[in-house]
Amino acid sequence: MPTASLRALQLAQLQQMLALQDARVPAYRERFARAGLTPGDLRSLDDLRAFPFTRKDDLRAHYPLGLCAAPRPDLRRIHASSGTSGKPTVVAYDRHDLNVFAEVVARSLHAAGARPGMTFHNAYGYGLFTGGLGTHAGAERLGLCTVPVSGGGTERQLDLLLDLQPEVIACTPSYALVLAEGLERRGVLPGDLALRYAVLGAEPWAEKTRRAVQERLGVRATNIYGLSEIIGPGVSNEDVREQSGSYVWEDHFYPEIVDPQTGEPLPDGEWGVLILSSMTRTALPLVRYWTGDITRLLPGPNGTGRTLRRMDAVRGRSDDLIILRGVNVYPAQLEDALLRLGQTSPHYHVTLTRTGLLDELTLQLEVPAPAVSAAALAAEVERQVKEQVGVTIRCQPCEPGSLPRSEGGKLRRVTDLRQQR
Ligand code: DLL
Repeated sequence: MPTASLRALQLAQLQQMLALQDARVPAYRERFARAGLTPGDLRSLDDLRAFPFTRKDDLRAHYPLGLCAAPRPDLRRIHASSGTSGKPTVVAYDRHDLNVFAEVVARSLHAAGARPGMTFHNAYGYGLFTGGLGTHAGAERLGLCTVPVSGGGTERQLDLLLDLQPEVIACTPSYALVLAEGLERRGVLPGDLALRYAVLGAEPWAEKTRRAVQERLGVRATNIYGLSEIIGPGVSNEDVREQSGSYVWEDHFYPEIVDPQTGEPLPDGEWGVLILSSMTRTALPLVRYWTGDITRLLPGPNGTGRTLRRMDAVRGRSDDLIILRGVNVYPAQLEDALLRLGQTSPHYHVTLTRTGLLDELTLQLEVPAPAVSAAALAAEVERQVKEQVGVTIRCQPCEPGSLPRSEGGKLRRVTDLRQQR
């Protein structure tokens, strides 16, 4: 679609969404009134910046379904976030929303290389998490034969990969590494598998991990991004031919990037917090949802002819931000710094401690057995981080296999012990 038509479509859809919220969701109606706004005030896409953000706390304040725009009997599915901090967030879908969900996931899988008739090993968790069922429905929409293995049970996963020979796998990037390790333990070579494409997401990951997964599983890996509040997986996906930035399905989700501190919109190309409006949802339309994810929109032409904007890999969450002696550090920046040092395995863990008034960051890193000198490598990592990120850290080399692995779900890479004695 030509860009001008896409912008016109987005404006019309945003207007419809605001009207729906105003008519059906008392909390939104009150909020618009408080801000002195009516849906009619959105006359151009730029006017959207006058509308207040929706935050996770708003969903919590109206728990469970207070922001829902559809009557209860119209709902067809509920998902929930894991709720590691506070109450879980509950999200609802009606028939129309499930249709949108399947459509955007089908597009994502297609962009990732999947084609009708292929077999699809779906190792995202099934259940309240949107990863499993969301990806499942999109795969069926595209015409894949889905193996709904869900997360965990690594030995059984390995058996199924060998017995059913799927061409496509979807899981978290950290779990892809666990599967690769398991296959290597069994002496399986990438050539023994039919796998060609991996669709990895649900947690931040770096190029280094992409290279490791591609080499060890014999696949091309693309990044799938999404979040329950907006739909689940399938807000954006890279194209397997380029692997450089995920196309946002902008006819359903309207992206903005804002300054994490001031909330002011930033131009394409600048890093900030991703804000998404779910323009076509009818059960849970959210206006300007503050994802907390740090990324940027990639301007300029791309190699596929799409007019959609791409988003860069998510660097971290604005709430993951580590402030270390005044310097802002995202775990993914540390991972980027490791990139330059081909010798280490992609397994690392960050621990923050406090001695007196001084915060310290320890980066534990698995060093493959025949590495040069672990001490020299650690010193080099410390030097790279100092140079690229601007902070002094301590790097601790560890035995291969000693750091926590994904058990199928999202992997926590940071342990913050600063508030503890
Ligand atoms: O993680 C949806 C999903 C499932 C996406 C499977 C991709 C694959 P939530 O549990 O609501 O939904 O978590 C959403 O996970 O705000 C990001 O912080 C993070 N996240 C998701 N995809 C990526 C990605 C699913 N590709 C939160 N890169 C989001 C980095 C990601 N972070």
